[in-house]
Amino acid sequence: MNMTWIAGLLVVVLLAAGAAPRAAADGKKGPDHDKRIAWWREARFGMFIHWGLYAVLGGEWEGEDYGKEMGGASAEWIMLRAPVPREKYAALAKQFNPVRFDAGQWVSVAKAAGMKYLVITAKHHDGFCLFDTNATDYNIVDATPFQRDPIRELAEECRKQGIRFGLYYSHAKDWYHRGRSEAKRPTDSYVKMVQAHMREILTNYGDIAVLWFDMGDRFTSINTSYGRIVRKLQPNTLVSGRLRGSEGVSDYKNMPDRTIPPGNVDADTETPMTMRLNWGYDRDDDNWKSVKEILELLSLCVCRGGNMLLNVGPTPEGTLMPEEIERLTAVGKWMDVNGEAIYGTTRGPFGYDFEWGAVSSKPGKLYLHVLKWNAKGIKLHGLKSTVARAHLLADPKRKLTVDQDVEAGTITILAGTEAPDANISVIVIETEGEVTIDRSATGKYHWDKSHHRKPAKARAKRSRRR
Ligand code: FHN
Repeated sequence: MNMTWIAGLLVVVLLAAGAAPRAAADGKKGPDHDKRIAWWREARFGMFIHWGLYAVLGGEWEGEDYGKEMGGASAEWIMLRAPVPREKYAALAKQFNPVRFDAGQWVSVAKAAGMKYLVITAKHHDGFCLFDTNATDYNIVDATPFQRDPIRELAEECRKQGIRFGLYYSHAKDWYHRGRSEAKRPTDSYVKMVQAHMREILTNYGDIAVLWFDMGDRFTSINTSYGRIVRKLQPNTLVSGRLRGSEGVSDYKNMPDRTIPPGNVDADTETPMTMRLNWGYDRDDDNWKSVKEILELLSLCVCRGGNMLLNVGPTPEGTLMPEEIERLTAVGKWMDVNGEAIYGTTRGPFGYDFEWGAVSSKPGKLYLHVLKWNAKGIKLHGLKSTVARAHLLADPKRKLTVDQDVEAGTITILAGTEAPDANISVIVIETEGEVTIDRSATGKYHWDKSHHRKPAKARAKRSRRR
C-alpha cells in the first residue's frame, strides 16, 4: 500500500486536514437540512437493490453476454446495449414471475448486515416500474404474472423491522417511455408521468427516507420540479445527489459509482458500491469482492466521511444470491463487534491515512481501523491530545498499553501479536478532553481502494485484440 512521494503529495492535497468534522448545512438546502439528514449521518451504511426485468436476461441476449464482466455497461443496461428491441424487451414482463420473493427475508438480511437503510429501484433506465402505478401499464402489477407490488411489501417490512426505506428512480433515462436519446427535451407527457410517479411513490408507501434520482440530464428546471414535489409531499425525504436540479434541491452528494472518496470529505457524501461488477443480476459475473474487501471499502469510506450503499442484484426468481447472503452475514458479524466505529462517526481528524489503516472519530474518541496488523504496535502520529485509555472493540475489558512520546509526537499501541479480526481490527483511543491534532503533521500513506478491480474477461478480450 506504500505510495510514491508524488502520489503521496497529491493525496495530502486531496485530503482536507482539520478537525471540523462536518460542514454546516448549506443554506440553500433550507433551515431543516441538518435535522432531516441526521439519521443518514448516523446510519453510514445501507443496502442498494437493483431489480427489474433485466434480471430475466441475467446479462445475456440471443446467446451474447453483455455483462460488465465482458466489458459491457452492466447487466441492467442490456436493453440499450444489445440492443433489445422495445417490444421484445417489454415482452419479458410475461416471464417475470419472482414467486420466491420474500420481502421479510431481504430486509432481515440487510438488517443483520448492519445496514440502516435500503434503496430499491422503483424504475431503472429500462422504464419498467417495479411498483403499482396508474400512470403506465408497464409495471409489475399490470404486466407480469406475479401481479404483486414488491415496493409495498418491502416498505411494510422495512417499517416492521426498523430500517429506513428509500427508492431509486431513473428520471432522465427511460428507454421505454422516453426513447433512447436524452439529448432531446422530454415531452410534456413524459414529464407528467414522472411527476405522477413522484406523487404515487410519496403518497402510497408511507415514509420514503430517500429518493435516489440517477443520471440527471441538463434539463435543470424539469429536474427541479421533481425535487419540489418530493419536498412538498414528504419534506423529510432526502434527495440524492444525481437529480441535477437547481442548487440546494439535493440533500447530499454522490461519489461516482464504486468510488470511495479519495480523501476526507466534509460535505454529506455517499458511495454506491457493487459487490461484484454488475448492479443488476448477471448469470456469470464471478468477480465477487471478498468480505475483507467489502469491509475495507466500508471502513475507508467512513473514515473519510462518506456513507456506503452496498448493492445486491436479486435473481428473476426473487431471491438474493447465496454469495450475497454469505458476504452480508459476515459483514454483519463484523458490525456486531465493530459497529461503534461506523455508526454516528465522522471522518478522522488527520489529513492522511496510516500504514496500518485509517481513523474515524466521535467527540473524545478515535477509532483506528487496522487493515494491516503489526505485532510490534500500531503507530500513530499527529495527535496532540493525551491518550487516556485504549482498547480493542473486540475485547473492551482489556486495557491496551499505550506508549505516547510527546516530544516525537507519536503514539504506539501494543495490542498483541495476532490481529483479533482476520479482516479489520478496531482500536478505540479515548483522549483527555477533546481530540486535538497537530496541523503541521503530514503522512505519506494512502489506502488506494477507490476503485474496484477491472473486469478480467474484458481485459483479456482487449489484450487479444492488440
Ligand atoms: O446507469 C446507472 C447504473 O445502472 C446504476 O444504477 C448506477 C448506480 O449508481 N447508476 C448509474 C450509473 O451511474
